[in-house]
Amino acid sequence: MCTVCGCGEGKLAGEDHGHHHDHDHAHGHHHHPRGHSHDHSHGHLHFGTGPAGTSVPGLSQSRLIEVETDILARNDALALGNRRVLAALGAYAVNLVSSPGSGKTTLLVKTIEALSATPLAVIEGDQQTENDADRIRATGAPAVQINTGKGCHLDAHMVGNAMDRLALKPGSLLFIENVGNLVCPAAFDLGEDAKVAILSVTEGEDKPLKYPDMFTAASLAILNKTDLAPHCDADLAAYEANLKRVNPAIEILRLSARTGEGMGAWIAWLRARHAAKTLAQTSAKAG
Ligand SMILES: Nc1nc2c(ncn2[C@@H]2O[C@H](COP(=O)(O)OP(=O)(O)O)[C@@H](O)[C@H]2O)c(=O)[nH]1
Ligand SMILES: [Mg+2]
Repeated sequence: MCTVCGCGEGKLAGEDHGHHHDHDHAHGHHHHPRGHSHDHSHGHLHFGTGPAGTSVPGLSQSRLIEVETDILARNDALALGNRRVLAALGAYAVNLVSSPGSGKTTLLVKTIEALSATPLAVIEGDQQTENDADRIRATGAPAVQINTGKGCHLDAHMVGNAMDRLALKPGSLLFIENVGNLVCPAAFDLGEDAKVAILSVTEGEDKPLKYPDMFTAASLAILNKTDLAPHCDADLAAYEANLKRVNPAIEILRLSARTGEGMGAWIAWLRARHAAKTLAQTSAKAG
């Protein structure tokens, strides 16, 4: 069950009592006849104002926090295991997160072409189909497809299994393409070294403000499809200002996977991050 988004991958046995409206709303009433709240807030309902930050019918805020803490603690333990495997290999892992269609797979294909001599592997996450793994394998790179079914994000357990299958080479780059979703993947550590959020210029300048968790969790934001910016009146400076508003430390690269603009800076970012990790590990061993 994904309590992070409350989307309910499954019900907890005996806990769906149906009519326990015990979630806390900032804007007044606990009973909302469809389309009618008595709270004078111009129709604004906010289900994330309780301590759990979300709401699931039939679960109290405290139970929700318990469930979420438990799920995330188990996930974090497995993520730590993945991180240790990666460290032992001197590998660097990137978790690519975005809404569907922002260009993750297209960017990966171009990235693999640009990194020709570097050992690398790809884990693909989607609800269904092996399409993206097939697109990656067409480049010659090894790829494992994970289908999450009703699941809305990859977790550390899935990624650990995929890493076993991939038998990563020492010094590899590992790219993990998460399920297209700007919400849930933000909360799940996969053992990666960095989350990279891809935001395409057709999505709207306000998306970082609407989905702040994702852009807070990311080290780098790639503003993709810059070739389309003139066609959709995209204000790139506004995208960047909103990214910085939710995460002042976020790095930003403008890129077009179509034309190749910005690819050099992205490849340089990857190589620099990988080199910095290797250096930190070497000096930790020497010290
Ligand atoms: N114009 C343009 N289209 C792009 C760019 N990057 C990806 N696309 C297109 O966007 C669509 C979705 O891309 P895809 O890589 O499947 O996105 P994903 O769902 O995030 O993996 C495809 O039609 C791509 O060809 C880009 O930089 N410019
Ligand atoms: Mg894809």
